Amino acid sequence: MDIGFRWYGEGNDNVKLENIRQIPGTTQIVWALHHKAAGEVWEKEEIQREMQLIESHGFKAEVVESVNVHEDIKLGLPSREEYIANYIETIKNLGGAGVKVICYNFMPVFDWIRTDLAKEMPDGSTALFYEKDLLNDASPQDIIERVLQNPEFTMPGWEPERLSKIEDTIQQYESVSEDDLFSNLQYFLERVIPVCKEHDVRLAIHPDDPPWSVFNLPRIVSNQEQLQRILSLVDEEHNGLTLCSGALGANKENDVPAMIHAFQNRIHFAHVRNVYRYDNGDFIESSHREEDGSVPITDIMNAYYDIGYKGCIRPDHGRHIWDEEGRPGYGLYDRALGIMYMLGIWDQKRKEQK
Ligand SMILES: [Mn+2]
Repeated sequence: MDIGFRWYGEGNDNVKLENIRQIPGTTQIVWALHHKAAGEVWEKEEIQREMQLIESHGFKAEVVESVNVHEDIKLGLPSREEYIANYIETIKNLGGAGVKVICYNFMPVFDWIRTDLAKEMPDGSTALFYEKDLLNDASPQDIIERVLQNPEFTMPGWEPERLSKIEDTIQQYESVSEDDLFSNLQYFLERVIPVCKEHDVRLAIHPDDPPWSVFNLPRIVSNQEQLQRILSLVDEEHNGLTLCSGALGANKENDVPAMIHAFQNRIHFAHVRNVYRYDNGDFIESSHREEDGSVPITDIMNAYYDIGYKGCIRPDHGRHIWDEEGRPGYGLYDRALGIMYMLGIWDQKRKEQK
């Protein structure tokens, strides 16, 4: 098992690689070329430059999050052919440079949704918050304004170019059912997975966040049954999952430890995060500690240990604590605390098994 840490690149992240190196046990930097729009080819030279920078700080750079899937692929438009060809080119370039896992998602329009990126907790820390009623009453435009009110940092999945035509895009999905979305995902996977096998790159789909429909858009990556169906679309090891305990954990029906045991070697990348679920359907991203939220983090780490998980695990998000500023959810301090909590469980387990 490798502990990873998501990093947004030089000049695009206030956390330094030098600081990440001081977090015990952290060996992978989870990276991306964040200036790339969905559908663009990632060129060999720019991939190499980024990986060399990461590796020169003593890290591995084998996990990429994310290579975004162009909306036309999700919509199943004829123009998807060009974007799938570009995706294949990117897989080849990343595989050739030594990347082993590519995380992606298949959420229509919105990558993830919260209503407040800095909700204050009783202890003065702030965290990402989802207020159910507010979302039900808001328009997509209202939500975009809320999420993008901190212009200092780009937010992954909220790139201005994909949001500029948001009303049109949402309208395009009116005729797309869940089954259509599954078919469009299958069409994509049938074309890219053979390339992944050839270049030994594992594709790892991230669950919907939150794991239910928003703005009546179809969602197909929200529970164990849907994840199983996705793995069956192309039943090859290279077609796998990013199991995110925080995204899935917002729905109390989702049993993440059971999913770890069910999916085993089809899990190529793990996000560990806790959320506290309120009775009214709201949720907030709490610390990693099990008691602080509603997700059984100790059971999750034990399950990864028990299946002999060899992939990368990263703390997904953290709260903002100790006056740290920066990209919401992606500060240094609380994610480092999360790593120490995860490693504590892991090391105890390892000692018991000896
Ligand atoms: Mn996640």
